[in-house]
Order: sequence, then structure tokens, then C-alpha cells
Amino acid sequence: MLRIGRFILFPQKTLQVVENNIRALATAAQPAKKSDASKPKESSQPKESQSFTMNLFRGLAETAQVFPYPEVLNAEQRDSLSMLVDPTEKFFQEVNDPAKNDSLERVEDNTLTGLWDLGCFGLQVPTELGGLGLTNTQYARLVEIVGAHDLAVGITLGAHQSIGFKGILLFGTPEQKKKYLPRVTTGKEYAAFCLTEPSSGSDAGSIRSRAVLSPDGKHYILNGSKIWISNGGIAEIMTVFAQTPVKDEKTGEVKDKVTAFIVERSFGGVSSGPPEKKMGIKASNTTEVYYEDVKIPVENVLGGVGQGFKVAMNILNNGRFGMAAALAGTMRAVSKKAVEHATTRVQFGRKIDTFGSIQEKIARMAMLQYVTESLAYMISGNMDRGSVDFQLEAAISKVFASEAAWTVTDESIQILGGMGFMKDCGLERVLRDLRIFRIFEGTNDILRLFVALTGIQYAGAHLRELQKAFKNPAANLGLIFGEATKRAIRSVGLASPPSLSHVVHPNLSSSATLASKAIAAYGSSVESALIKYGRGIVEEQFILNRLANAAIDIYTMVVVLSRATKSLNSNLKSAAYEQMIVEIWCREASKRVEQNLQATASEDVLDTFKKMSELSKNICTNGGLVQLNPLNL
Ligand code: MYA
Repeated sequence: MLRIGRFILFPQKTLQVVENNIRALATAAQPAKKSDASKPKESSQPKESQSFTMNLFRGLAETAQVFPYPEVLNAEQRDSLSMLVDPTEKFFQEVNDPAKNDSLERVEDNTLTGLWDLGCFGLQVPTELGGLGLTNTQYARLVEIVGAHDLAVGITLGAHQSIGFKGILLFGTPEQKKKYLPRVTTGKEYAAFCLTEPSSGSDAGSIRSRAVLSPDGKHYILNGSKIWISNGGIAEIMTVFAQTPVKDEKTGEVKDKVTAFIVERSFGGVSSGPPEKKMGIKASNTTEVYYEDVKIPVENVLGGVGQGFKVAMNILNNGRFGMAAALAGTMRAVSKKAVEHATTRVQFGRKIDTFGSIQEKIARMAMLQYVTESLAYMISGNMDRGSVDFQLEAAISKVFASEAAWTVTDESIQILGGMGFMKDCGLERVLRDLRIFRIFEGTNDILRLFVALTGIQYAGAHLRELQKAFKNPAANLGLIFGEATKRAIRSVGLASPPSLSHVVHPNLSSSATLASKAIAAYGSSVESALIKYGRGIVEEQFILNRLANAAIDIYTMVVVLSRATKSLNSNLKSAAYEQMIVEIWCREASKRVEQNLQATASEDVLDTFKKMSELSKNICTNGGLVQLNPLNL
């Protein structure tokens, strides 16, 4: 069961009453004297978020996290990063052989040894514990290099540090950090993140592995099994998630809740299956892992008993921007191949880059790369600035990057034609490697729902606040009056969308206007959907997906506006080129937003959704496609 559907909103009827009240107030309200007493009480306010995407669901342009484009590296960090970039690039060009890794279905030993020596397995571990102590932004830059060369090596590195021991970095006690972080850096012990089980993929909370406290209270005894674990066959140190009985202090009731544990293979009872045969990222090690009466010392609980689900989600949230960074590197590399070909290949007496069909492909590839890269560094920069409110943006970056990289690589192969299809060219391996990125670390389908439902829940909480305000209008006059005025203005079509003109470069003002209008329209659509469906919105996945797609488009518009503004303000050589990208991107993305938002309310489109649902039911009941071959043979 998709428990993402647990999100609670409020009854539709009550909201409609509020809505009617607000409408009535809008016409009846006289300009009233505002007093301090009209301010709603602090304690009754829903939690405010600084996240752009979260506020988008309320139709607000919260610019704090998007403007200016982050500039987070100080001179020293820039220097230390530049000292790492060249050797890493050189290493991947001269030592690592992605084709050989792929055919061997393992990363060659000299590559692994070299990566350990370069410190690539402990990029963000503090230096005093054996790592390189890099910030998220520095990490993004190095990961980009890995993604440009070999995604299977990227997964070996990423499964180790982006998720494998990330929990220790984020939630470990000082003792846990001191004990384990040197081992996964200088100690050359691999780490893995063990969450997925045969019956628990997207529904991460439904895992069945179980750990119970030993009678002497000194150990948890773990039993269960995990599947598709990256580094599963080579990891010595694992972050393992299991159900544990937890007593509710208030009711005394004992219930299973997920707890995270640091498990060492050497504890005994840990074994792994053979490496899985996969479509791509073949060189990375993927296995099942089994736990049989594994004795885990109680001090190896990570992040608190019963807190495992949040630990898992936070680890994943924290690592997702790395995927966008890596894939920005992939897109840069595959685009280069396509351009090399397009500028040298002659057909019909002309270099093929002079044909419009190829030009459109190249321009689109460049735009997708630009957007992905801008997302990756926007999020890493925000994380470095101390933001903790980035989970929606991180999910968006993963969804966008994995789909963009697929398109860019596919188009790159198309430009190379038959040559692109040949193994020697190397692009077919990249395409195979890329396929899993839309599936793992949260499928794009689940992440779209996560973005839409989390945003809606946030918007819903604010509307609920308004609902509460009506219970004591005298004390909440400011809130009610503000809302009434907003709606009155909107109802006569005089509302102006939230402005971005004060934060964007003047050259980008028309693109910024498109983004502003999209933000305002988004807020209205969310509100209409809430009024129409109430808590039933959680079941409306056709609509939620359109809302997620529109949110993704709007966030990308704002992010590229921010990056290009910075480039224009700093007179970068590429500024005019970037301006063109942003102009095209905003024009096209705003049209998609319009279409997606319209789909959430149009009777025609809603009827199409209903029919698609029916079609699917027919097909599934039939056990396959219902239509016969036209020949009936
Ligand atoms: S690892 C396996 C990856 N697996 C997944 O990602 C599982 C996907 N499923 C989920 O994320 C959850 O189950 C969903 C929630 C989202 C479906 N942040 O009732 P709920 C809160 C913060 O909705 P569910 C792999 O693939 C929520 O608000 N909080 O839960 C490795 C609520 O809180 P509260 C969150 O219906 C591949 C509570 O949790 C989040 O069960 C290798 C319960 O929510 C969130 N995200 O479903 C990759 N979600 O109770 C290698 C929920 O307070 C790395 N909540 O209201 C490669 C790196 C790149 C390369 C690097 C090169 C070096």
C-alpha cells in the first residue's frame, strides 16, 4: 500500500464553508482599523518553510533560497577544489577504463586502489576522521567528473558515501563517528545502505527485517534480508533498517517502528548473494544481503530507536543532488561526442550541424544540461548555506536529471546514427547505465507524488489556519482580512502575480514575468484542487502528477533565471548564450505549466483520465492488451 496516501488534509465541506465565508467577507469587508490584537497567535501558525517549491504551492514566490544564485566557496575552498579537479580528471582519463569495467562486470582493482588513494571514498568526511572534508558544492564538482566518465564507478562511490555511511555523518554519535568514519575512508572498508526488501521497494516503511532486544538488553538480534544492495557483496559496514518493537510512552502500546543500525559484516550472521546480472552499471556490485541472528550492540543504533524511517529519508534527501551533479557531467560528456560528430560528419554535401534538425537536438541537449547543472549547484549551495528545507528541491533535481540525461544521451546516439549504436562508441553503455537512475533512490513516479503531496499538505496547513481563524474572527481579523482582500482582487482579475523583477537581471525581465505568472496560476490551481477534492486529492494521481510536473517546470525556470542573472551581472563570456537558454526554457516551460494546470481542472482532460483508468482496468483484468491483431490471427 502506498502510505504516501496517509497525508491528512481537511474535510472538503468545511473548507467550502471557509471559502464561502472568505468570499462573503471579500465583498462585505470595509477597510478596518488594524490592531495588534488582529495578529494570529504565534503558536497557532503552521510551520513556515523557506523552500521555494513548498511556497509555490501557496502561489508565493519565496526567493530567499533561489536568489541570488549561491556563491558559497571561499578562496581557500576554491583553491583546494581546483587542486583536486585536475588529478581526478586525469585519473579518469588515464587509469579508469569504463568499457573494460563494463565487460568485466566489476571495477578494475587499479581503479579502486587509485580512487582510495585519491581520497574519493571519503570526500565529505571531516579531515580529522580521515576524509577530505569537502562541502556539498565541492563534492558536486568532483562527482560531475565521475559522472562524465563512468557511472558504474559513480555508483560504487555513491553507494559508499552518498548513502552507505551518510547516516553516520548525519546522525552518528561522536563515538560512532570516531569508530566508523576512519574505517570507511583511510581504512578502505566499503559501506552500503540496506533498505530495500523483496516486499518493500517504493513503500519503504513496510520492511519486514526485524531486530529485537536481547534478554540482557545489550544487543539487538537482527533477522531478515535485503535485495538490490549496491556494494552489498563488498561492504563491511552497512546502514541497515529493520522493524523494532517500540513502546508508546503515552499509551503503553508496543508497536513495530523502523530503526537504523550500523552493522558490521564481522558481527557474524551476515552473508550476501552473487552479484546480480544487470542491464547497466554492471561494474557496480549489486547483491542480496541476508541477516541471520546478527548480534548488533545497542550502541550501534543510529539516530534513535524507532527513528529509522526519518533517518532513511534524510539520508536519501541529502544525497539526491549528487545524482544531478553526476548526470550533469554525463550530459556534458555525451553532448561533446555528439558535437564532435555533427561538426565533422558530411552528408548531402554539408556538415550535418548545419541542418535544423540537428541544431534543434544540440540546442535542447545544451538546455537540459544547463538546467540540471543549475539545479545541482543551487541545491548544494543551499545545503552549504545551512538550509535544511531542501527535500522537495532535491527530489526535483533527481527526477529532472535522470530524465534529462536519458533524453540527452538518446539524442546524442541519434546524432551519431549507426555509429552511436555501436558498442565501441561507448554511448550505448551510458544509455544502459542511465536507465536505473529513473528507478533507484526513489522512483521518479514516487518522487513526483512526494513533491505534489508534501507541497499540498503545506498549502493545506495554511488554509486550515485560515479555517481556524474563522472560529475567532475578532482575534484574527488581520489574517482574514488579508485573505479576503487577496481573493477579492483575484476575483476581479486585478491581482498582480508575485514579482521577480527586483531579483533578476533586466535582460531577463520578460522571462521572469512568465515565471511569475506561472507561480500565481500554480497557487490558484492547488487551491482549486483542494477545494474540489479535499482529502481525496491523495487518490488523484493523474492530477498530482500534473501538479508535480508544473512544479518542476516552475522551479527550473526560477533556478535558471537566478544562474543567468549571476552570469549577466558578472559579465561572463557565456552570459548572452545563457540568456538565450533561459529565454527559450522559460517560454517553453511556461507553456507546459499552463497545459498541466489546465489539465487539473478541464472537464475534457478529467474525462480522459477517467477513460485511461478504465482502459487500464480492462487490460489488467484481461491479463494483457485487449485489442486483437487487425488480422485476428
Ligand atoms: S536506495 C533505496 C531507495 N528507496 C527509496 O527511495 C524509497 C522510496 N520511498 C520513499 O521515499 C517513501 O517510502 C515515501 C513515503 C516518500 C513513498 N523527507 O506516511 P508517509 C515523512 C523527509 O508519506 P510513506 C537506492 O535505490 C513524512 O512527511 N520526510 O510515508 C540506492 C511523514 O512525516 P510525519 C519524509 O507513505 C541506489 C513520514 O515521513 C520524506 O511510507 C544507489 C511518513 O510519511 C522525505 N523524503 O512513504 C544509488 N518522505 O510523520 C547510489 C516522507 O512527520 C547513489 N517523509 O508527517 C548515487 C549517487 C550519485 C552518484 C555519486 C557519485 C559519487
